Amino acid sequence: IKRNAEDVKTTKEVKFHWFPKKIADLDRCHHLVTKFDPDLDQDHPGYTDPAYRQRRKMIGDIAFRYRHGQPIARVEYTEEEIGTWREVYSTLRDLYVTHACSEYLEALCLLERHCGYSPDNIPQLEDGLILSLSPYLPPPEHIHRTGFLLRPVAGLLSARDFLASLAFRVFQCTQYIRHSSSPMHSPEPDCVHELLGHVPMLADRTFAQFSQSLGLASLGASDEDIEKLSTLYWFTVEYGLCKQNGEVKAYGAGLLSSYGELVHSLSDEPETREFEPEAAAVQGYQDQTYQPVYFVSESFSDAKEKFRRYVAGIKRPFSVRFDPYTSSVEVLDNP
Ligand code: HBI
Ligand code: FE
Repeated sequence: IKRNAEDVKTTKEVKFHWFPKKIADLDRCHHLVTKFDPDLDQDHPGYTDPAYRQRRKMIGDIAFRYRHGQPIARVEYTEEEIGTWREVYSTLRDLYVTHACSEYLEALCLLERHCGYSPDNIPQLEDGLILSLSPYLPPPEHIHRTGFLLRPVAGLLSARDFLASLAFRVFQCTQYIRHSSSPMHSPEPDCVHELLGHVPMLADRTFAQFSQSLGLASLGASDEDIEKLSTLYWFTVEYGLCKQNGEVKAYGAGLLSSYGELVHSLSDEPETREFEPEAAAVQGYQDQTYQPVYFVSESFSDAKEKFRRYVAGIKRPFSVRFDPYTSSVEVLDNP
């Protein structure tokens, strides 16, 4: 990723990276990582399918043209694409009952009732606004409004830009779907991963706070700290397990969007450890096959509290405070 020299600002002789101060600044947080995209990754199931790559590009253009505040253009998915979605959706749906955490199951139920989630329909990002708006939902369902907004992205985003958007309660979502020859696996994030893995969890209040605090900690952080925060993100938001009524359940999006790894994660095979941010931040991880190690949280509140203590130990020459009324961050120089 190339950044301009002016992107590194100096305050009190300390250099730190440019970062977004208000939600509209996320229009500048669009740096993609191309290592898993079908034009370059020879192992991508779409690598040898020019029609697929063309389609993915067309859908990606929605994201390139998008600016904060605009409605998100709808994609008219083809029968083939809906077929892929149907296959994953129905297969995973049966497994959730026993493998997904209760927060996930509750949210999925609401999304099915109000946001077009079903085996026969790929939900549109614009409809995911239930996380934020939905004034028409009667209580008690309104408690699920966490204020998270979705915005379209054309592929795998750099960790820095991806984490920065979480600080503003914005989740960057891909809209294209995986190749039909491989419905159960995608080397890069696609709408199955975002909509079935991430979106339901973002409807949970405590989980939403946890995600935002990861984002806030990343603003202007050093490259080393971004690496640690994205590893933490990996072992929680993507591959996290949690305890519920004496059982272990999945809450990570990488698990909830992959049949094989969801089964594997709750089997006797992998090692499980109690979630400790210091350890999770430096644990080596797998992006080619299943994880050999998972971290188990007592609860989301517990994970949030532990993370708060961890963040207090990260050095930055300033601190940030989010103002929810203006969706902007105040930057305070440390004394
Ligand atoms: N980009 N589009 C997209 N979706 C993700 O889930 C995602 C990303 N970029 C980085 C990322 N996730 C994480 O693995 C961390 O590096 C933050
Ligand atoms: Fe993800």
